[in-house]
Amino acid sequence: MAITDKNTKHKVKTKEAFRKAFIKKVEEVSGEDFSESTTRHQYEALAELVMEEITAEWAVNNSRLHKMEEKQIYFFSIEFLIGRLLKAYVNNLGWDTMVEETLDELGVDYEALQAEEHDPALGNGGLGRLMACFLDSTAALGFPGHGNGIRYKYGLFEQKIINNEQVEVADIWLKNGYPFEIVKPDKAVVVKYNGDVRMEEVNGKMQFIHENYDPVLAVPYDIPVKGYRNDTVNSLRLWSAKPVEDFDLSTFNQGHFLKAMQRKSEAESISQILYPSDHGFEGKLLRLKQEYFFVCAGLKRIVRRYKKHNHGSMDGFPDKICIHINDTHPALCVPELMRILVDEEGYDWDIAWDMTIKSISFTNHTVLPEALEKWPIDMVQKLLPRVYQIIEEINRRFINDMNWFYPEQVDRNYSMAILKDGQVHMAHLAIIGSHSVNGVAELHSKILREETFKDFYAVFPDRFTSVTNGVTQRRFMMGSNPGLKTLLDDTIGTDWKKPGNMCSLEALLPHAEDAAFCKKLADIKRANKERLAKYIKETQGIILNPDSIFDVQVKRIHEYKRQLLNILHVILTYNQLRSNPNADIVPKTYILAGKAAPSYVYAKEVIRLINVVADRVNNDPLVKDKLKVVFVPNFNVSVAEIIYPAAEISEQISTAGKEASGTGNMKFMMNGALTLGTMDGANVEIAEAVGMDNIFTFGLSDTEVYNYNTHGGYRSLEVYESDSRLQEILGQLINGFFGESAGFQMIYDSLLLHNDTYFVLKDFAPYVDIQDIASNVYRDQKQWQKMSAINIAHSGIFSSDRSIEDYEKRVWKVK
Ligand code: B1N
Repeated sequence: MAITDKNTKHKVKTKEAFRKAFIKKVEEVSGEDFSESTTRHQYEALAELVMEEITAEWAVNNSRLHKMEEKQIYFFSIEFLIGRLLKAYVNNLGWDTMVEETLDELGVDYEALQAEEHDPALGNGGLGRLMACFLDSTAALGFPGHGNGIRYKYGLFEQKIINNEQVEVADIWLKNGYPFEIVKPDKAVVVKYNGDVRMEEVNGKMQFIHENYDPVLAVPYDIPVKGYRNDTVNSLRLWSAKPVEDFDLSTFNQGHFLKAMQRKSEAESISQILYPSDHGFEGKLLRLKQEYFFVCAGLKRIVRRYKKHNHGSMDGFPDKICIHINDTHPALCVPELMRILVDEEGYDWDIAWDMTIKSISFTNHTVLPEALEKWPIDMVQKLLPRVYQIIEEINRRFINDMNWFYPEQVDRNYSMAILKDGQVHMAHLAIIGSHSVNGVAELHSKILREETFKDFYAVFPDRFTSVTNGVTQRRFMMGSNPGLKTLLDDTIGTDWKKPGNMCSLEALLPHAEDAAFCKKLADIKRANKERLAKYIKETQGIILNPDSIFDVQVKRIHEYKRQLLNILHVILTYNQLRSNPNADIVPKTYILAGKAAPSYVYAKEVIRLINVVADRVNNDPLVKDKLKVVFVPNFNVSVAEIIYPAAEISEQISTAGKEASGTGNMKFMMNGALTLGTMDGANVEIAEAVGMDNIFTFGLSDTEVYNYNTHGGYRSLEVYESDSRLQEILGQLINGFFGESAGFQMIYDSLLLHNDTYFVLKDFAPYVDIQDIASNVYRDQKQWQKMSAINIAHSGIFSSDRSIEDYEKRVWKVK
């Protein structure tokens, strides 16, 4: 039942109609009178009402899609970090005021109701969250764009901190069911692994027959992606793996019970877990199975739908379909689409190749060598025998072409091969097989062109482009910072909220000078800080001082992101306060959060250090209210939504050249935090947007880092020997200062023995200086609020609406 008046389809919901429908639905799901219902019942009821409304619109959209009037974009990604959906749906439907008022009148706590939704953690961090932001923006702008990924049974682990250390707990996100998905068993497809490939001549043409394979069933679960106050509803399709027959009866009947069970669990294992490491390439067979799983299943459905529309033919496919691959995890799209076109549809190789390249575009997300995917050839060959043959042929033709065009550059040609050193180089496959390759921020794209993929850039200069990341303001500002949203509405009107129109926030600039406006901005920040302080008190029992500066670094824990630099500076401040408890410093609260990959021992040591330091500092009466350190456990999308609006300083301190873009930096900025960071990733563009007076930058440039790395000349020991502060701090890491058992030899060694790969010591002094400068500016609240307002005013370009419009113009050309 849609809560609509019959004659104004899907549009008008009177409050009264909603109230009635809600009460009725609660009674249906609970089987009790409304007055007896629990928060869980109320959540389920609201979720159902929302889904009923959206699915009615969804059906209309899907039939539009079948007609293929518009070009369709498909995002293939191994991660979609969507976060909680209920409130986003309510807001996008335009139901927010109605729902808030009604629930309030009924005495229902809307916040508590929302907290009933288990936050789906189907991603590790920025890469997966970017996909969720892109889906939101694509729908908001009314483009037909869909996600294609894996429905992991277990999302990213839940992080607990026990004895100061990270402990991982399984995330059973589906245990109470999930109301926003629709399973479509009739659209299941078979994915084939292993087996043999045989050639056979049929009517004078070679046919490739894949036999003796292990079939796995891919079952799609669709989640609607509702556009902001428009009638677009796109789909996020997540595939779940099942055995083809629920039970292998023949094996069972022969008395092999265990074997029959094993087949079942082997099939299901494919969509069992999300690999919990971002940036670390593990090369596990199961991961390769996952990659082929959603590629094969996703392409099958897209091809089927296209052919149905196009009278059984694949002709014209690239004019109607964009396959966008999010990093190299879905790069098997290239040979798989070739396999479909050549083996199944009978196209000549060259025509198929042209169609494939025209259909596929590729975004790279990292230049860290340890993240670049390289699969052992024998593994690919065994698991995907026909796909591997096609990769071989793509590679052979590519090298032939290169040697033909550039006969004098044989070494370079070979260095670009897809197959070399016994491995399949997935980035090479992705670049060679797509018409567009982009980095995710200007600096990152420059590094791709000039370093990482410079040989490819020399050969295919037109293929390379850049699209700076963005984030959805609808979740990360309008939704999570309603106070700010209202202030902006009251100050400059509501036009800035229209999708694609966030740059009109620049109208705020004149108000940055206005004392009354700045006071309101400060009040909102204060309220958000109190909200976060309340959350931390309730969950961790730590009491924060809302008058202190909230200095925040939240993101995955990684050496290149340098949480270590942050905590070394905290130790310095602590040492200064111990020697001079009455020092005139601006009180500060350092808030950190983030998960470490379970196998990343060093990152876990950093987490332990942060927690050990926090324990020591927070319990030392000497520092009073002047210094606090909090590590917030289990950073996820929902926790993030409380943290960003409360931040005053946004720590973006990666070693220059290492962070492809960063997207947290953008979320902080649109909530009025000032960036304190290196000239890395999208920080560079934030600096350009706000001007150097409105950002705190420090540290080595990417070129300086590059030069040290290629020509040498950095000795961390020299820095250490010339800085007595560092001598004291690093000494404390290993001399029992933080307690008998709290030594940090591994960290100490990385900085001094192994020459500090990420230039933590080199950037320490400039970091301390810029921290001092920021604190001093904070003393001048008028100045600070002005800078904050300027940051908000210029944050429009970091909306993912802008990113999607850029992709549209530069890559997909939907219109
Ligand atoms: O992608 C984000 C960027 O903003 C970040 O700078 C970047 O670090 C992040 C392997 C990754 N790059 N690579 C990954 C994730 C999972 C995995 O298994 C690599 N994540 C990023 C969005 O562009």
